[in-house]
Amino acid sequence: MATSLKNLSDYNMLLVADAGNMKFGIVVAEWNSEITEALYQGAYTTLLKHGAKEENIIRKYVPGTFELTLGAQLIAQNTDVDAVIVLGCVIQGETRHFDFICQGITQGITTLNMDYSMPFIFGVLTTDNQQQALDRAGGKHGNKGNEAAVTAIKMVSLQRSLESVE
Ligand code: DLZ
Repeated sequence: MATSLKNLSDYNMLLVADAGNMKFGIVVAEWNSEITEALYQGAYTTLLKHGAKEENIIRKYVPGTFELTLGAQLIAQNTDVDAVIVLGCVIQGETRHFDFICQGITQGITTLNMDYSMPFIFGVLTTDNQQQALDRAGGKHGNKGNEAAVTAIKMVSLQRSLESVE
């Protein structure tokens, strides 16, 4: 997976379980939609590549990254997905808005993981500028959507392996 510099799409396929019997929710922020749609395509195609069925992938939109937490919670409450991936892109501006949005989504997703005891995967780019985001949404550093999808499959697999231990 992504470690030192750094292609977010690099991973060992052999370590990723078959996702054929897994269900996923994907919540996409509309802010910076050029980026977030590319993240979605990365996540979606990666899930399919590992066996997930189209009908088992639910996509929903929210206005901005700040709303991803509630969007993810609503999917968890109202569907039977095994994991939820949130996809957003926050680009540093002239004010401290960036910090508050990043803090909100990080805290929100961490809380959901604990409260629901199921995987909520953080697929949010937090960059200084548009180019850094493009580089990580299918550009020279890969696609964070791919990474988020692989992480989702791995976490569902982990959860199932532990829940089957009595
Ligand atoms: C307001 C705002 C700003 C300034 N920047 C971004 C951004 O870079 N990325 C993003 O996803 N959303 C941004 N937003 C919108 C907030 O996430 C949120 O939608 C609004 O503050 C309304 O709650």
